[in-house]
Amino acid sequence: MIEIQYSSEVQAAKAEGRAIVALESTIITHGMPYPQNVEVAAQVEQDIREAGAVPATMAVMNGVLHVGLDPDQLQSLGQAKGVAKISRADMPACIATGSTGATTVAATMIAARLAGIGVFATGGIGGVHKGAETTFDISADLMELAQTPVTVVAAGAKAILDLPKTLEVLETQGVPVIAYGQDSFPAFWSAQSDLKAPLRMDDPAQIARAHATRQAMDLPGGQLIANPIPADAQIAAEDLAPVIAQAQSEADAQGVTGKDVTPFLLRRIFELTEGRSLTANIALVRNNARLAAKIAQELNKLTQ
Ligand code: PSU
Ligand code: MN
Repeated sequence: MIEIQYSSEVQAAKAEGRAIVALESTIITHGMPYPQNVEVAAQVEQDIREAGAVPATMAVMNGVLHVGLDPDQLQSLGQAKGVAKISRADMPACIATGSTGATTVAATMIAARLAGIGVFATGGIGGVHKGAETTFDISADLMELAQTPVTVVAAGAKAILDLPKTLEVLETQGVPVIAYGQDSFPAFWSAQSDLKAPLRMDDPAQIARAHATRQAMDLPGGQLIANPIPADAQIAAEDLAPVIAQAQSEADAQGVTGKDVTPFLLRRIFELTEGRSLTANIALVRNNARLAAKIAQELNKLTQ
């Protein structure tokens, strides 16, 4: 086994059998600018505590997998320049070479499984990019959901992605996509989309039971819980469409490829909306953290 460094808070929660919610760190290093990234990360952790669970932010620091970061570690990760973005492919290399990296959704799911954590909250997952029919740009997050037993709470996927294709790949991979409290698949900045979600649940206990049932059936993989952004924090799709198109055409013109695509688009959308995209992003991540804390507590009741 590899070395895992638990924060004292997570260590105590494990010993007491309390519910724990995993959090990613790429959203901190590559998803939001400093200092809001650190403020939001701390706020989201606090939301999870207030909802009755314990937060475990994941990162690899100097080759050690951290499950839970203390405030100093969060601060230094949030300020650091040039931190690697690590997904499934990069994570073992990062650990083996003693490097520092922030975990994507895929890598956070792997870390959660290693730490025995079943529920994870984030903003949006990676998916199938627009133009994937020529670029083949499909996030490793989707294949991770098919093989690692973690329930991921996200606000759907961003309109920087091709949402119908993202849903098709999730279906092919056998990943349950469950909209929370509504029929349509939420589209990150908008609570509703014109896509019907494959499944719907209205109750955290049901979601926990579905997770436990998957495990009892020995099916690998997790679940995607698509939790709509709170109505008062939405940004109209028609306001964002031209911004996304501009960001995408700049990425194409500058030849941005591979793991740089998503951070490039997120940064340009933040700049082009003069921070409006960030305000919405914060509201939805906090909302996801609160739902994940409820699901984690329900799952705990089933497994204790
Ligand atoms: N989508 C967002 N915000 C994010 C990300 C995606 O709305 O911060 C981050 C997550 O860490 C996700 C990663 O796992 O980007 C996906 O990157 P890629 O498309 O390169 O797989
Ligand atoms: Mn990609």
